Amino acid sequence: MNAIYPGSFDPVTYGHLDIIERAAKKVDNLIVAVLNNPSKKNTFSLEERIDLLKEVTKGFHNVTIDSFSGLLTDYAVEMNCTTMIRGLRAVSDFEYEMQMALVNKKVNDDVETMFMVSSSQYAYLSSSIVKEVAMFGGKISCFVPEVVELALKNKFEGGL
Ligand code: COD
Repeated sequence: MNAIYPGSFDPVTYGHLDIIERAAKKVDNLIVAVLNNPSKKNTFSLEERIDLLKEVTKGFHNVTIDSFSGLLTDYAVEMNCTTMIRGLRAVSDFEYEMQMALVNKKVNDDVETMFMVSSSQYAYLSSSIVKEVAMFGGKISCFVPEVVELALKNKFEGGL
């Protein structure tokens, strides 16, 4: 079975990486698909998000990094892969994830979303919280791999 792990990955954190590592053990091929949405204000450009993901997943032989724009369900058809992986951290994720999974299924009945529960040590972690800590010069090495830490430091150099 092949699967798609879609997201913003702005930037990739140890929480994402944990899902990638665990999902990759359960599927033949995992496509990590980064949303290209120019109307959304991301901290990192699409290219930067892809480069960081490629760097931190280079040890995984069955993981590829790709991007998509428009509807996820259209991308699923294009890739001939209708299994989606999503991560669940806390109850607060559930409503949004449930809505997304149901909308995607309504648009394309073949699309199935499989949820993976966050590892407890990453259950609090999100790209936004890491960016906030980085922005104020806090320590982020326990949240993101070194290459992402450096990218964040460069991005927020000089503070606010
Ligand atoms: N532990 C476990 N899981 C985690 C962690 C963590 N610490 N951090 C993040 N995750 C999970 C998230 O719960 C999510 O499942 C996934 O990793 C990606 O997270 P993000 O925040 O990088 O990405 P999102 O949630 O912003 O991605 C949303 C999409 C881009 C997938 C979505 O907006 C989309 O498909 N857009 C395309 C348009 C579309 O088709 N819309 C209709 C469907 S709503």
